[in-house]
Amino acid sequence: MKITGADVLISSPGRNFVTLRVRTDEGLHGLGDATLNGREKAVAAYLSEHVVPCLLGRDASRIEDIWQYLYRGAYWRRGPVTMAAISAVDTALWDIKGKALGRPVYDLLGGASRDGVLVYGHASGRSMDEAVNEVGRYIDLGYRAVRAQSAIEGLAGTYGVGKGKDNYEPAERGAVPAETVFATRPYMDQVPRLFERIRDEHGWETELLHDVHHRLAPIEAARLGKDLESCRLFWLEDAVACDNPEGFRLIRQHTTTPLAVGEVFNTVHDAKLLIDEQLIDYLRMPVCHGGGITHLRKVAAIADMGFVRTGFHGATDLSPVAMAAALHFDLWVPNFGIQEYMRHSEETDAVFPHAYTFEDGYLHPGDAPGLGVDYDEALAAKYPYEPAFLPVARLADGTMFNW
Ligand code: KDG
Ligand code: MG
Repeated sequence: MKITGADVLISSPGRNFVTLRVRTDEGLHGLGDATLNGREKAVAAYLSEHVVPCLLGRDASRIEDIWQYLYRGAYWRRGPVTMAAISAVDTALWDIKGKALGRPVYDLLGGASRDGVLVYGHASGRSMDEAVNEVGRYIDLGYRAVRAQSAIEGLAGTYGVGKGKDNYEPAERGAVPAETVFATRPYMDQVPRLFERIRDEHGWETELLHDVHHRLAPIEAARLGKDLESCRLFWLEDAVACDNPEGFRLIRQHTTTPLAVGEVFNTVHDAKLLIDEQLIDYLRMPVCHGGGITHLRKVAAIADMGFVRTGFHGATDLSPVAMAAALHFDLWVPNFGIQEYMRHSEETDAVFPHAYTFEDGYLHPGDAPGLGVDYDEALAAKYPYEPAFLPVARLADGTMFNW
């Protein structure tokens, strides 16, 4: 089965997405998500200019060889743009293989290891009261695990907090990134109080998670982890900026709160030290940024040796194609931990009709051949790309900081 073409499709149904559609001479096509939030056009250009021409005429069934060609064959390796592009090609080829064989992708990986994929939803509030109530709303919706974020008292625009009742959406439309303010001290004081209130009001059955979003120094993260121990979190995420993995050594010495990291990683090399030294508990590299299914199955095997489980990123900037690919992987992978699930808008769901379903706190990818996701090109044409960026952050005195 030869690859005859590939289309780089950019649309904005609710938010911007880049979708790769690989076509074959047997009439089958496969989809991959190539969205990199706020950097969409960079990945689209890398695909159109440097990847798609190299795919034409290749055998679509040779997934591993094509992965090695795109990764090992390139002198300039790694990095989010390159790896998002490779991931999209890889995902599309697994979709094609599943369709060609008439089997869902999870079956090609080794079959289901569980009946459903435990997911966590996002509760956030512009005040602590609102965040506590939102956790209750998610429990009522059937979620067994909930991430909780609240605005820092006295500060507008904290990470993780939506503007209105809608799902939190971090990218903002505009020509340049919006600016936000962060303050370490009030943040660190407030988070343990938030989780104490959630435990008081909603009990101990629900798994609770929190995302620091790269904003603490190792010693600060160590203290926050310690302060949260009595609330028994499922995980504390991205406690420090993860370009310096050695920082996790210090955090690990001080706290038993489980640690998750990796949504911005893109190859196993980003995670190797953390796995080898058992400095983390969950790895968040998703299929669409972590080299596709082909690379992630190796990463997961290496992680398993270090007692690390998966906990894939699944925010709204990962399209339903990425979500479906994640769910097939999650249903199979032996060392599965949890899957993030931030519901997409109705516009997004309409452009990407999908087979995955939510029930009783679990998602299932469905049994359609391949990934079980489509792309409605005619509908997508009604939503043209609009520039949008992730915000940047400063401290109160104007110093640039990690967002
Ligand atoms: O594009 C960036 C978002 O996906 C990220 O800020 C969301 O940290 C995030 C999460 O854990 O979902
Ligand atoms: Mg995160």
